[in-house]
Amino acid sequence: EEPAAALAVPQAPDPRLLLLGRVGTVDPAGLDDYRAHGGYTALRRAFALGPAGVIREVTDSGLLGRGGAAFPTGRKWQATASQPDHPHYLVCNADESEPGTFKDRVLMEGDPYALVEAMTVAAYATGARHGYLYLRGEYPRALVRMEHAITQARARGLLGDDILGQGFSFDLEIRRGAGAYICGEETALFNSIEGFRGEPRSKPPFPVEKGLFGRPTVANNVETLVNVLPILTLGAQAYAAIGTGASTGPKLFCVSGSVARPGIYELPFGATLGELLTLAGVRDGLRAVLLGGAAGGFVRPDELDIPLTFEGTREAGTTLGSGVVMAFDDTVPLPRLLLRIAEFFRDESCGQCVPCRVGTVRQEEALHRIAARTGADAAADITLLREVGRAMRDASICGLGQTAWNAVESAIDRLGAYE
Ligand code: L3W
Ligand code: SF4
Repeated sequence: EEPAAALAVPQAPDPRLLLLGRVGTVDPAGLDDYRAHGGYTALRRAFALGPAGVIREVTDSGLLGRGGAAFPTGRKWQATASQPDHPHYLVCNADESEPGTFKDRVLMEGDPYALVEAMTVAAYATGARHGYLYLRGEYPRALVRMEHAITQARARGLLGDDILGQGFSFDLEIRRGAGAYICGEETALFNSIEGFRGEPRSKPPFPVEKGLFGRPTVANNVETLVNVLPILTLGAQAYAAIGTGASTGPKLFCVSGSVARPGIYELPFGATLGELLTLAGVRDGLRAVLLGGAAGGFVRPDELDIPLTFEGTREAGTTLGSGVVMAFDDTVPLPRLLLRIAEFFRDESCGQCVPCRVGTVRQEEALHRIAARTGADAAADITLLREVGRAMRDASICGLGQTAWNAVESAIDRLGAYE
């Protein structure tokens, strides 16, 4: 694909959209166009604030990680910046593999320079001179556009030595994933970059202390990093006024399934699930909504007043995850859907630890028996599922095994899937 292919810009960005404003309105191959649309004002502000000032702004903004775990970004940056041993590394996790998640793809394809700029800001703040963009292997267009943006930025003195004449040097390279979901787990991702098998490491130590190549490392999701641009251009206070007190700023939601208008929606935190689904055109006969992807949980159609915030979904006994909202109407056979989710986890388990390696197989087997109803006792299999699920949640090394039972459990408890 030609990076510049027919991507001219028909309309002006919508100022209400802090993350998606330029997507579809800026030429993703044009650095000058990016600058004409406000690009590189955040980096200039960062240089004016200095590294500590940038971290203060990010901390005061209340920004929480958008990859699913909602860890405070300012704390992560501060912890890395304060490590005495160097080099420090920056890793952008663009391995977007959670089923139903496609927000980072849209950002990288539609506004690639924003990610280059945001990574430069993050590196400046945390003392990294080298960054890696770990990109999902199945995103060829994002690869072309990010490669082009990096090359252009380098050619124009926005990457490399002495960026904007400020004496700061930073460069970044792309590493591609090869289709393994587990390589989105940050420490498996480090192993993958280092040339080892994509298996998670035990935490602690956390990456801020010992990450890539055993060095202090900041690992952030694409959307998290892109949020840093409006934080710097608007200021932390104005940014923190968006959303709710505990979940500040805008959020991208990936809506798919039984809706008329699937796609990415940018809304301030605090909108309800029902409001989002109304925008997306929810169809009649809604049976269930999966929040947070395969690692998340189902909610019922009578729970659409759940606020889309980290705290609101937690209080409702579910999770926002990375912003997946999959709607299912009553034409979707739930047992088949649950089997598909279980199959996914069994397939993607890296096999390193027993609870997950064995548990994901046992879970799938039990769901098969229940779905087939070949004389097997569903109640006994549900009891078994609960035991296996508890073991996976309590004893797995990483998030994959710890969350592999979430969706099935919620389908049993909230949807009455097998009643
Ligand atoms: C310093 C501490 N750093 C934690 C850091 C840690 C990591 C981040 C979150 O993701 C989520 C799950 C699913 N000092 C620290 C610290 N950190 N304590 O904070 O850490 P953690 O361990 O809570 O979560 P995690 O393993 O990074 C688990 C979601 O990820 N998930 C899948 C997501 C998929 C996508 C996608 O496709 N785009 O995001 C699967 O489980 O929601 O909540 O950086 O180092 N004391
Ligand atoms: Fe691997 Fe699963 Fe253990 Fe994670 S929980 S380390 S994916 S076996």
